[in-house]
Amino acid sequence: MDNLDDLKAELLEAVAGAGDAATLETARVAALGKKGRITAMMKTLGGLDPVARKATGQALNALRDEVQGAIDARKIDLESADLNARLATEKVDVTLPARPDPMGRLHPITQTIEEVSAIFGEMGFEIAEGPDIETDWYNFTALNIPREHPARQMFDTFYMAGSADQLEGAGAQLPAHLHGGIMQGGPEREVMLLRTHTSPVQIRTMEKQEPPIRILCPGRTYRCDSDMTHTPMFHQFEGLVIDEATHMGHLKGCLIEFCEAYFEVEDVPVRFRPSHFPFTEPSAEVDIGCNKRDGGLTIGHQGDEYDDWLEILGSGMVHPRVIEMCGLDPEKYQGFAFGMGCERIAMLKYGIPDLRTFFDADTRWLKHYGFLPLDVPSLTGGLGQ
Ligand code: 2NL
Repeated sequence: MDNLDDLKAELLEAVAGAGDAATLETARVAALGKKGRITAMMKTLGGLDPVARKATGQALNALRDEVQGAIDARKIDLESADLNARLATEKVDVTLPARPDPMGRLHPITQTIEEVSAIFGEMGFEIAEGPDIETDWYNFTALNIPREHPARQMFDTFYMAGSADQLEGAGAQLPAHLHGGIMQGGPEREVMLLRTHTSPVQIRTMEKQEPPIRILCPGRTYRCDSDMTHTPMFHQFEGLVIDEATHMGHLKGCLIEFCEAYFEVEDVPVRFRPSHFPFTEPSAEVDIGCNKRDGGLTIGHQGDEYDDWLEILGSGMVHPRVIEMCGLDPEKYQGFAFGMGCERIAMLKYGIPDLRTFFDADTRWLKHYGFLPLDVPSLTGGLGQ
């Protein structure tokens, strides 16, 4: 038995001292391989008397298991050391400036944000931005979206972890897949979510700025929805004008001007179709005339003809209760607001057929649909090719 202890110490030392996978394998073969030390001793068991055979056999099995265990553990140590060494040398510094790549392109979303900003900038709008993570108050309550409104159901809003519990704790009924029903209450000022539109930016502006207000709010928005025509994150523009005598005529003029400038067609047929949003009254969706003959899509009329309507944006006169909830006097101030999907208007203008390709990070797609960074869109220099 003494020499088994010596052997064990010797073999374990060889395993512990192995500095790489090859040396460890050599140590394994020397101990447990076909001609290994332990294997050789196993072979001598047959010549022992039954009592000695049992005791020595058990001791050898234990030794074999212990050495195998040490080998396995050492192997994991070596592998993770290896990985750490690789991670240390193969570091990528994502903060480095991009190489001056002549093939670099602006994403169509960036281009569209710049084009739309140029158009409204020319009309005297300022760009306003705000946080992607919002409170229930700014995203819903201040917009006159009543608690029983479908937009509030959890299925299309991403709530922050814990916020759903808060709603439930306050006696809220959660939607079917979470607990049934529609949200019935909650501490709106504390519940956190990912904004489902950029309207909270406008609410925040009205709270802190006296009219006249003329802002355009581009940005990321989030909805718990994912299929052919919906992605969980998408981009929106919303616009807001508040002053003492703003009326529906201003809304119409502003949005017709936008459609003509953005699609670069004169006298585009524009239709204001009555609609409903909780935050505007009256509300109208804006359609433009287009031609879908021959399976194609041409915005505006070809000659005198257009055969279909395309929905471009939603709009309306800001609901007096929204103005009031922002701390402004609805008797004194009124205005209009509008909202549109950035991907949607980019797809229409640039003939991009599939929404999901916007987020594939495919350089071939970007090369095809992207824009040269020095072609800055402007109304005088042209908006886009
Ligand atoms: C759509 C419709 C719209 C608004 C957004 C708005 C914002 C404030 C007050 C009132 Cl703070 N309204 N935004 C108004 C009408 C329509 O968006 O179809 N968006 C993609």
